[in-house]
Amino acid sequence: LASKVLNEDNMQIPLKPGRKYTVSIEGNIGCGKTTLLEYFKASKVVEAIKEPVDQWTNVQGHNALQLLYQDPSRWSFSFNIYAQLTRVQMHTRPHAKPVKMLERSLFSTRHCFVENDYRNETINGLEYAILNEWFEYLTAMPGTGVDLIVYLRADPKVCYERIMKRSRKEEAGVPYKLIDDLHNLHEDWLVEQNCGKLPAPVLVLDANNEYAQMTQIYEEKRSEILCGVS
Ligand code: DGT
Repeated sequence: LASKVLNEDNMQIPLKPGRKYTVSIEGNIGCGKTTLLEYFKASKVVEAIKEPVDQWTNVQGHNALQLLYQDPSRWSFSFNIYAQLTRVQMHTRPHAKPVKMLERSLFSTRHCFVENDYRNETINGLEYAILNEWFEYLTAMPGTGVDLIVYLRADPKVCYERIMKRSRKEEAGVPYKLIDDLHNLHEDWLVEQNCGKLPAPVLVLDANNEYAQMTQIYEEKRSEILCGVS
């Protein structure tokens, strides 16, 4: 019998010796995804692939992230379609180590950001349809699946405080409403499971804590986060 890892939702990931795993780290802006990736980067079994914010702030000389926040109705479609491209690049990068850890995925672009933009009318019906057709096409391709989703679940107020504290210049004008809306969309997608079948089991971690406590949680959950690879 293959050994199993049970996560908090009591879902199971089959363990096979030598198998390679892809783990997607999800959660609101400011929930601590980068910190988790930095923490596990030190492990020799983990390849951590951070979200390419640098790439988004310099698309052949254009700061797409800044434009997105300056004028969302004009730039959300461009930003999301570019984010989708950079996410496919992350998903399809060949495994260099047994566990490939991704900061977000094609799935969060679709279920959180694109959904939010459509509900707020910063993308229109045609743009939404185009992004969704791309999403369906790309996620049906080999190499874009994930084996586990780690959801860093934090109170939107905590996320907002962290965003203000780190003061990334592009995010200076991020309204609290965006963080609250994105929180609800993550909850809808990963906890309520209202967006259809999830691509993988979800491990929910309480991300409201400060760094020292978070690293303790990472250690306690290490085996589950790494799909049993050690
Ligand atoms: P962390 O480490 O948990 O604090 O996470 P961040 O804030 O470094 O990373 P993330 O993914 O929450 O967001 C980086 C910025 O890019 C943030 O202003 C939101 C934006 N963003 C990320 N992914 C997407 C996307 O797929 N679509 C749109 N419209 N914006 C996105």
